[in-house]
Amino acid sequence: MKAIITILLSFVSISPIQAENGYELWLRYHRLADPRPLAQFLTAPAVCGNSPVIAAAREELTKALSGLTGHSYTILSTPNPRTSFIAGTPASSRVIPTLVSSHDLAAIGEEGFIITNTISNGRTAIAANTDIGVLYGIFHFIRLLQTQQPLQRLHIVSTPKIKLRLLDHWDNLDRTVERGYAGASIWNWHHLPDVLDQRYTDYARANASIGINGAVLTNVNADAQVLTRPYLEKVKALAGVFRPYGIKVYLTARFSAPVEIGGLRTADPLNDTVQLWWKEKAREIYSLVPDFGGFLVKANSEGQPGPQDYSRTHADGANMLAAALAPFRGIVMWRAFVYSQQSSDRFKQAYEEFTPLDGRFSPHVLVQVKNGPIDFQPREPFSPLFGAMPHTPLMMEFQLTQEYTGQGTHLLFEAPMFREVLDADTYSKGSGSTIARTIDGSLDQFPLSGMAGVSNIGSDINWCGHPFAQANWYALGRLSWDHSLSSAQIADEWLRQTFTNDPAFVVPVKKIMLRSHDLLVNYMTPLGLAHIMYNGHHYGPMPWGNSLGRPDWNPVYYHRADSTGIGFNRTETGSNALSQYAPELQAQFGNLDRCPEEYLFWFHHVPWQHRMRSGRTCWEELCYRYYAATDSMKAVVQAWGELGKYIDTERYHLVQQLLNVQLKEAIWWRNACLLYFQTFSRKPIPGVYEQPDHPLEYYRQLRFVFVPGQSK
Ligand code: GCV
Repeated sequence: MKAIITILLSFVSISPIQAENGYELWLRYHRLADPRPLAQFLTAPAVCGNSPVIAAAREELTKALSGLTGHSYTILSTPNPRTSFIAGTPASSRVIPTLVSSHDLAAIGEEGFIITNTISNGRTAIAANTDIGVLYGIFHFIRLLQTQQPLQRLHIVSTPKIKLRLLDHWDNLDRTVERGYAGASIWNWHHLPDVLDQRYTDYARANASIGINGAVLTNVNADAQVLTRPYLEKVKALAGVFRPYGIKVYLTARFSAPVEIGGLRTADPLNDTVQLWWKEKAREIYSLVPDFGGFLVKANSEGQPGPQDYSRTHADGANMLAAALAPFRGIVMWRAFVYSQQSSDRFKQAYEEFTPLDGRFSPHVLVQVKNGPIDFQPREPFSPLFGAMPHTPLMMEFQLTQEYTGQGTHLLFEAPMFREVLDADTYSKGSGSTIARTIDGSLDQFPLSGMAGVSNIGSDINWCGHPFAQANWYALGRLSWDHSLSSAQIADEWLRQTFTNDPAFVVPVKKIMLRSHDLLVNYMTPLGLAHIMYNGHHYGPMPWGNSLGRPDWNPVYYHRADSTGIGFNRTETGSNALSQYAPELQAQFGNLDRCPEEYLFWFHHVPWQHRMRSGRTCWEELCYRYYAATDSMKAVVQAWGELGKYIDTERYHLVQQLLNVQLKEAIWWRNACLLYFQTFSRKPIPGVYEQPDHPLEYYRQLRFVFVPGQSK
């Protein structure tokens, strides 16, 4: 009997049937298949120093080593003669300078780290100039263990390419999350500051493990209440949890706060009393949170108040706030997401408003620009602001939460989408002036640089709703640390840490992830279509939408389909938005035959009969793209169907169900869009394709009222 129980128990412990809820994220320290080779690298491990950051590092390493090897480890605070692993700074340990080169130490700055065992054979050192560098190094070392990388002859010298690596939460004080698809906000304002949920620590651990060093806690559609004393006490409590992990807190500043909570009559940035109010507010914040990061501001955009309400400029507004924060070394991130009613083309507006202000922002201001000129569409050409403001540090805003890209149910790995933008050449200083080099400050020699991702985190047990959405949080962190990482490397790391090292799982799933962006673009908005989703909640297709007061809130504004063709003419003969790009790009994008087909309808009104590179007509190509994508989606569902034996049942089944929803929705997109565009092309959907199972009218009358994440 005992033998049977033992057999059963051992079966249970190795069986992938065990449920997992995804809470551990990529910090999943389950026993490796064969941890024995690690032992020699981990004898009497020591992490030197005694700060809260080092305590966090020690705790993490204990957890990781014990989990991954199945043995319990105690991490020493000073090395002994048997020690084969030591982490610290020259200040915390005299051994460190003997194990790493001074040249490497000089190169890594304040946050970087070195992992090496090439200098002292037999001893692995993690060295940094600061404790936070040590913590980053330890997380990197843990990643090497989790992903089973060789540990012999290690020599890694790593330093972040970008200074501010942030998550922007669009979380409201009532715990709703604008464009959030993973449950309520993780910030439980009602319980704070007295209740410190373990999630806050785990959030900080996850961020530190990928190099994220700041969190904007509140929605850019801001509530001034967060700047009142009771809320600042809550912010202080969160900052206290995050500090040992190197994460600063930032808040969104509502421009009208001096009026709304300060009792002033005006929020005019050039008014002395207003300036004084912000200075005092800054002093109050820093008295509670001495390392407060600064403000993120959405002003004069989508109804938010701003300096233009007083006939002042964005620079006037940003500089006023920067002056209040500067004595404490805080910064202002001023968003360039603006589109007033005036311009002939929404595409052009941010550029029109911001380029005249180039060089007029204080050195403590970064202008935060969304990756594309419109609004986080499945694929956009890069925003022409990048490369057009050489005297102003621009930071990148990506959107992790999938507002326009399948919301809570579609598997989309965003790294390829981010890479596409980072690798794009603006030609601002000749060929090779990539966006990566623009935002890391190296092209124009800016000391400040930043990359932010609009968070996809909520209080769902697995943090992000869709198990694969975690990969986008991961990708943002890894790319903001090192924007030269390939999407494949990021996917590989994430899969191994999050699921398994088994290549039978990693290889096919990596393929699915790497293709997911192209696939989603092609079943939603192929060939440069954009913004053809439902009004308001943005869930599902509504290319016929034409009921809103502002033309540029309506899908028909973007696709411009008519009996002659489809697409928005942004060449010289149209809105000429193309003129905002460098001449090299104008020549390429402006020429119907040279324009990358991915961007075709962004720049051209293309005749239905136009011959595409495939030899198909424009209409046939549109049909082909939609059908090829839904076919590929079927193949994804099938491929996932084979993988059940490699991972736990709970996550496996959740993904399987979500993939089926994604397939259903991909077909919905395809049918609704093709039937609608057919009313203009007046051509049949080629007979080789399975025909839509409902008429257009069916799709037009679908209504969804309670979609999550709607703005208020
Ligand atoms: C936070 C889009 C979204 C809004 C969002 C806005 C922004 O318009 O739909 O929900 O508001 O972008 O980025 O400010």
